[in-house]
Amino acid sequence: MPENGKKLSGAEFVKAASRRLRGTLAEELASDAPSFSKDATLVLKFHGIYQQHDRDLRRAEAKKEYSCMVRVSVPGGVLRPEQYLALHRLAGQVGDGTLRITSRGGVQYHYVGKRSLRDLIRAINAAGLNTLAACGDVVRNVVCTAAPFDTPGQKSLLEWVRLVDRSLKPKTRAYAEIWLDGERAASLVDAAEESEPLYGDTYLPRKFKIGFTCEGDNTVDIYAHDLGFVAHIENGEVAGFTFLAGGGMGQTNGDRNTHPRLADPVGFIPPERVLDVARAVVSIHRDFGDRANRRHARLKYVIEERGLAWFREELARRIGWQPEPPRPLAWTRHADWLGWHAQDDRGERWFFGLRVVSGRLGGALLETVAEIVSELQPEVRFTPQQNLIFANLPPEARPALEGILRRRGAAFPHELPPVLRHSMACPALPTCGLALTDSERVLPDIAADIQGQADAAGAAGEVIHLRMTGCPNGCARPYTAEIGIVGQSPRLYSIYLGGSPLATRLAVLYSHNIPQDRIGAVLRPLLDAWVRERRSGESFGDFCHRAGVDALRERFLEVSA
Ligand code: SRM
Ligand code: SF4
Repeated sequence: MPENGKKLSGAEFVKAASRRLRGTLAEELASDAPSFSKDATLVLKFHGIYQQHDRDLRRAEAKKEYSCMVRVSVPGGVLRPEQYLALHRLAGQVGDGTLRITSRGGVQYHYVGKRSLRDLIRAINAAGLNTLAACGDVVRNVVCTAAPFDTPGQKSLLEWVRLVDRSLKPKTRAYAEIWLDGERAASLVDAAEESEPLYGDTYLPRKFKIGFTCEGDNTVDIYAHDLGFVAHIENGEVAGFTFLAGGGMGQTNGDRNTHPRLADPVGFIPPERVLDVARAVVSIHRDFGDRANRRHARLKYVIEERGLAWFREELARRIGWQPEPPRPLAWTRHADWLGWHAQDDRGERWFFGLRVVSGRLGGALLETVAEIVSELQPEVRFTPQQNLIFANLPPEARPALEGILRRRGAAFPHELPPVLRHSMACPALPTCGLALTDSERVLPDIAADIQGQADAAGAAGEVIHLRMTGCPNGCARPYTAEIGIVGQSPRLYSIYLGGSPLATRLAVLYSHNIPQDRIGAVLRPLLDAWVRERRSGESFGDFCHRAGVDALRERFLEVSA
């Protein structure tokens, strides 16, 4: 099967031979081998499981200690209290005892032993959740703004999220056969549906990400998605969606064909057309995505190389009608939804956003959240900033929630230094097999370093958005942040600057190979210049953009590096 004369990537053959994602998983699960074979690990991803090894241990003892990361899909990030508590209990039974909220509002277990996988996945399914398509070359967990406002428009967004999420899941029964009970699975899925009408035998060339939000609220980073839907609310209801396509963050060192890209606004559609459009856009990725070079296999490259006009035409041909031109998008909020917010005008229901640094819920914080959820039974929402919201609380619950936080010593969002409050980091070492250096583990130090420099520059209390990753793949979306720190090799980082606080602009590379302990010092002259030269209310990212990252580099890099 040549791809434009190029050799297909090995993954294409494994998918094709997997018999709709079965591969050798059942046999390998039954065997005593400590790990899965190479082909099985690829198939496993479609089931939401990554085989990993502890990279600290490997360095220290020159051997690989295998375990798995299990990712749970949480469409829109929303959980009922009993679902959250089920996930919490499982964290005490498998893995390293933590729950890791992801940058797409999902949740991960790390260090799960091969023998625990089946029980874990059964228990996750018993809680009404699943791991199918949380990873792999398919549509991933669908993201939504986490703000749980009670307007009909905002509430109905979740219905679209769930519809799209459910409709675009693979139809294979393999998941249920392997992890649950084959007979029950057969009764759940019509056999005829196993034909995978959307995905076919080889699924997509690569992952595909969909996000939803309301106009004004870009907390989901809509421009970073393969496909984004922005709801226009009129008279409290969703009047329609502007949809965008072709965003993505990933880039690979040494491959000039890869780079982060913001999605382009494509058209405006009535709400009932969302699923048609989503299916058609995914099918364009399926048919035109690069199946030879996986690093170049995202929809963003198809759109960039064939052009937006071509994409619009191809889409119209597939759906059989022409969407209206996109509506202008105005972004106003960069609230992180932390602290207390009224859900309605009457103040009858409230939500509280809790800061979870790098999304890692462990130790005392994990227990604090469990106590709040058990006592007050809130809806729980994971946010795309890796935080957690307790929603649907009556006003009487406010003192009780605050009491639990105080008694257990958990930080209120307003008590946190702003850089730490507005930061994100990917897991990186020791679990991520692609990490070039640390991210989550060093984030608190780096945030404190930058905060110290900002304070000394006279910018104490100012919001600065910092995002950090352990390699250029961009899992914490560093390229849309005001400061993006991207790992390149052990303890050496690239610094990107000039993204907007509204995440509507790409940051630009400022400098390469900055040692971890020099990051704050390198930023200091820029922070000084910002405080000295900023326009009224201008954010650090907007200042860097206006001044020009290249010009700032000429002025300051020699001095600070
Ligand atoms: Fe990611 C691969 C973690 C969101 C771009 N990502 C990985 C893997 C699975 C490493 C691997 O392939 O072996 C990481 C597992 C690390 C670990 O130990 O847990 C990993 N990605 C994550 C999470 C957990 C980061 C986080 O801080 O929360 C996020 C899980 C989200 C979820 O629930 O599904 C996560 N990854 C993202 C995002 C952000 C987003 O989607 O909003 C991106 C950038 C957007 C995009 O897709 O372009 C992202 N991850 C990547 C890439 C680069 C893809 C590319 O186009 O080149 C890789 C590399 C790959 O797939 O081979 C990757
Ligand atoms: Fe791993 Fe790189 Fe993603 Fe971080 S950005 S989790 S290091 S793949």
